[in-house]
Formats: sequence, structure tokens, C-alpha cells
Amino acid sequence: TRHITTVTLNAAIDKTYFVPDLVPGKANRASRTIAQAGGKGINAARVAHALGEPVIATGFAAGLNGQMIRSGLTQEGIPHSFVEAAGESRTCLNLLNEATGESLEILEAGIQIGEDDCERLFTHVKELAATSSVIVMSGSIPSGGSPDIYRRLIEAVKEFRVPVILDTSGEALLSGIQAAPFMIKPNKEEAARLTSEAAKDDAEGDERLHETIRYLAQANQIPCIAVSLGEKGAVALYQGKLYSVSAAKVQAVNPVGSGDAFVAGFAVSLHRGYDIASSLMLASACGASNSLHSAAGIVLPDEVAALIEQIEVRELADL
Ligand code: TA6
Repeated sequence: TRHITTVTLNAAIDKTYFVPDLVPGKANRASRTIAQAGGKGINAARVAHALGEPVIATGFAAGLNGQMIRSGLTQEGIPHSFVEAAGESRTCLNLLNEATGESLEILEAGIQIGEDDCERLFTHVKELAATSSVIVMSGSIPSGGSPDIYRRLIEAVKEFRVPVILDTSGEALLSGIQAAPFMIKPNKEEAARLTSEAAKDDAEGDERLHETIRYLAQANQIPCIAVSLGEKGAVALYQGKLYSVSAAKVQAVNPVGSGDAFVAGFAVSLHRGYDIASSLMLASACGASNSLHSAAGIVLPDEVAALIEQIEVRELADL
């Protein structure tokens, strides 16, 4: 049977410090800490696994931290096969202010990777692509890695005709979309940044966002674009049709990783062959479920099922 593959180039040990009230310039004591394997693709793998679907997490892992990432995943029962690289995989900090619910993330740049590391990864991802239903590529590129690594990676797996979901930002996204992945999930600012002046007309608000998405899809031949709008849900374009998906109303405990969970919900939907409306609902529910848990990438299937009931997908009539 086929499996979902997640690629995390910049895997991390995610450390979450729960601080009763975070005060800059003071010694802040944590009431509790969590350390777990992280990075966007790994979080997505955790969600797909929680939903009961077969998944293999890959990417680069380096040094002792890399070993901790691997053994953490093994303990969680999440299959993995990372490519070893030199140095130490990074640590990412999430300082969660319990008084406000706000989180302050400090993300390290990550290991130095070279061309030979990339070649080894491409070879490995191609092996996994042969048996994959979906490939999720998420997160930043480790320092020193060439900005076109996602473009080349997507091109390397094209022959397998497996849908690729690319969830990254900045230069990495700009370059990655040139290889026309199946789906991207930029936020509003990112989507606007990707759009050339040509698409920026006088439209305001929602209309402007819809224009941006349409332009992005047409210019780059990306079949599915979901723009995340946080608490407002998401707007998605699929096969020329625009959809809005609402977000469930929840009291978030830790929002970090909700975007990764959204992507995972969509990947699981593709794996299961869901239609677009069901896919968007599952994605949105996974994002909400994630935010209800202390650690990133945690969703509960029953909770997800209950949250779906609150979520509405509407086809926007303006096309
Ligand atoms: O989305 C949350 C998260 O996946 C954290 O687990 C943390 O490791 C971070 O993002 C990494 O983001 P980056 O964009 O640097 O790959």
C-alpha cells in the first residue's frame, strides 16, 4: 500500500517553554517544558500518523540532535528514514506566555548542507516517491542550502506523478513554485509577495485576495492553492473554482504547528481520495485540533471529527 511521505529539510528539536507570564529583561521561569521532534514536515507526519494513515518522515538529520529526532519518532511509532548530514540538527524554541496565550518562536537557521547532501536526499526521496500517495515538503531550507532545492526536489519526483504539497516561505517558495507543485499553502502576505505587479489591480479586501490566488494559479500552473487566514479559516482555489473554508471556534492552547496540521489534513484527504470540500474541512479541523494541545502536531481523531461539524465550505460564486 502507498504511504504519505513528508520531507523536512530543516528538522529540529522543538522545545516549548510554558512561562506563566513572559517578561522581557527578566529571568522567566518555565512552569513546564516539552521537547519533541519537530520541523514542519515532521509535525505533518505526526498528524497523518494520528489519523491512522501510513507515513514515512524523511529529510536531513544531523549529529546527536538528529539521533534524538529519530529516536523520538521511533518512540511515537512514526516510521522515518532521514539522510544523515554533518553538524547538529537545530533546536527551535517556542516560549508560550500562559497569561496571554501568545507564543514567541526562536528558530535556528539549521545545519550547513552542501551539494552532495542534496544529491543523497534527492536519491532517497525518489526511492520513497515510487511508493508514495502524496509527498509533503515543508519548512525552511537549512543554512547554506541552495534556495532552489525545492524546485529541484519537485522536478526529481515528477516522473512518479505523485502530488506534492509545498509548504514553505520566502525565496524557497518563490523558487519551488517554478516546478509547479500540486499545492501550496501561503499566508496572505506570502501570496501577495509571490504575485507580480501584473495581478495587483484596484480590487480591495477579499476581491483582491481572490485575484491574487487566481493569478498565482494561472501563472504557475499550480492546481491547488490554499491561503491560510488564521482564525478566519482559508480561501482555496482548486480546478479553477474558489472556495472559502471556515475555522472552528476554539480556545487555543498552543497555535504552533496548526499550519502543519492543516497541510497534513489535506495530505491525508488526498491519500484517501476525498473531494475538495471534504479535504478542506479535514484540513481546517486538523489545524483547530492541533491548537488545542500543548505540543505541535498533536490531533485527536475524535476531536477532529467533532470539529468538522463546525466547519463550513462555501463555493464562492464570483467566478
Ligand atoms: O510550524 C511550526 C514549526 O514546524 C515548529 O515545529 C518549528 O520547528 C518551526 O515550525 C520550523 O519552521 P521553519 O520554517 O524554520 O522550518
